[in-house]
Amino acid sequence: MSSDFFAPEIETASRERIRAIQLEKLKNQVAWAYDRVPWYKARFQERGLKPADIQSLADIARLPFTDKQVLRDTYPYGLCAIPLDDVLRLHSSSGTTGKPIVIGFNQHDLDIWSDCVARMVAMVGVTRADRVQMAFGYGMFTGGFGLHYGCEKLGCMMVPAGSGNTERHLMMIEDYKTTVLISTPSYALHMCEVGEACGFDWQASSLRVGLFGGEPCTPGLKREIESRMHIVCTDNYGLTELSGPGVGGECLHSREHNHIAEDQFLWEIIDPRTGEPLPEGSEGELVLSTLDRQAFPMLRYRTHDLTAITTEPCACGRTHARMTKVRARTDDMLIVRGTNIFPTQVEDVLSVIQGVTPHYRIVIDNETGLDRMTVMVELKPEAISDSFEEMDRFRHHVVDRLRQTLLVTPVVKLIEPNGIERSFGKSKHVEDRRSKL
Ligand code: DLL
Repeated sequence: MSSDFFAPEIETASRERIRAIQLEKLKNQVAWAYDRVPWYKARFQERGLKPADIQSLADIARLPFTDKQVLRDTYPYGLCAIPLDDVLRLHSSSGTTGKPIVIGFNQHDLDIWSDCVARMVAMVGVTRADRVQMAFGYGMFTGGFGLHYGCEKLGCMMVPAGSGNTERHLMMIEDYKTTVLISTPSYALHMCEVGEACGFDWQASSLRVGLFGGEPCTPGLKREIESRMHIVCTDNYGLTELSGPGVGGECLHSREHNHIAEDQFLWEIIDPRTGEPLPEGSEGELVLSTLDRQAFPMLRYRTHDLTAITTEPCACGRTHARMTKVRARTDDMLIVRGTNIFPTQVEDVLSVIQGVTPHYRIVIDNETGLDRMTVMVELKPEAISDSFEEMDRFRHHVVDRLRQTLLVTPVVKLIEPNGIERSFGKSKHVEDRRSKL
């Protein structure tokens, strides 16, 4: 058995065995939530349901959905299923408006979380011999602590540098000979640039793997970082409501997918408009349920993330289902003059245009009464010319490429190198200035 399996008996269990584990755990998780969380009990009762009605995995469709709104309505402890004295840690995620959403963990939940992360990190060949440099912040965001404890469980040496201070990060790579970088892909790109500007030799550096997550990483961005940092970039997926990182991650055989930790999370794909289940392989909204969480059991959580799932065997030998990379959220969608647009489409177009960096901003306004979409595109130094005509031709070329994909004609503004503000966390690509009235 290859050494990159953290929990081989679980990771390679037969599909029948996985389903049996899921059903047994689901029954317990449903009863746990019903017995301990008044919000769940009330929702079950409205439907005339008792935990004993859940007799198959398909029965989950009888349960109500949860979403960010439920967590906001019950903020902060309304969904907590254990005495607060037993909660060891809180994490939160910014809501789109108002209060954040909060999740608590007891020791059992923290142990499971670390196991899931350790398993995921091992999937891309990280071992106890690795030295892992953390560039996520250690705060309410789940990325820092979640990946920290998972890597520590695997036996890695952790360098808890935290977010920001890029020059210090570069120094640490050099001095501590770190081999793995944990960050968002956008911060990794920023590190590339800062390093290149101060003569850091990426090719000679000890770094070999990037563990990126928290935001979409397009294949173009992945290729760019891989070629500039001379590392293997891997992507992992998760969300605060389901603990954070550790829900899924890629293996080295299936770079376009993330394996889901199916013994801990039950997935469904639904039609985001109707809420109806979709068959395996269809793209739709991912809905996840925890299977063994004690503090904040989460049933049928609507992630708003769009993906498609396959249970086809993977060349790595793992039997757990794989989800395609999340490129868009149902609530990321911009409607510009009646056309649906995802920011990742802009990213895809820019990634194949020579002379532009992957940094961009989309601004949408309707000052003139009509929606207007402006895309600020950052130039590489070599694309700058003294000739106005040449720059204007280039700008028209970018407009044409965007129009072909987006089906609307954006205004394109060319921005000088480094002119687009960098982010230390998740990059903010869109500013919607339209009046909501
Ligand atoms: O971003 C948890 C995380 C931290 C995952 C670090 C991986 C690494 P939230 O802040 O609650 O949690 O944001 C969750 O971010 O619903 C997705 O829309 C998006 N997201 C997270 N990871 C990925 C990814 C963390 N690998 C939301 N690819 C999710 C695409 C991602 N989108």
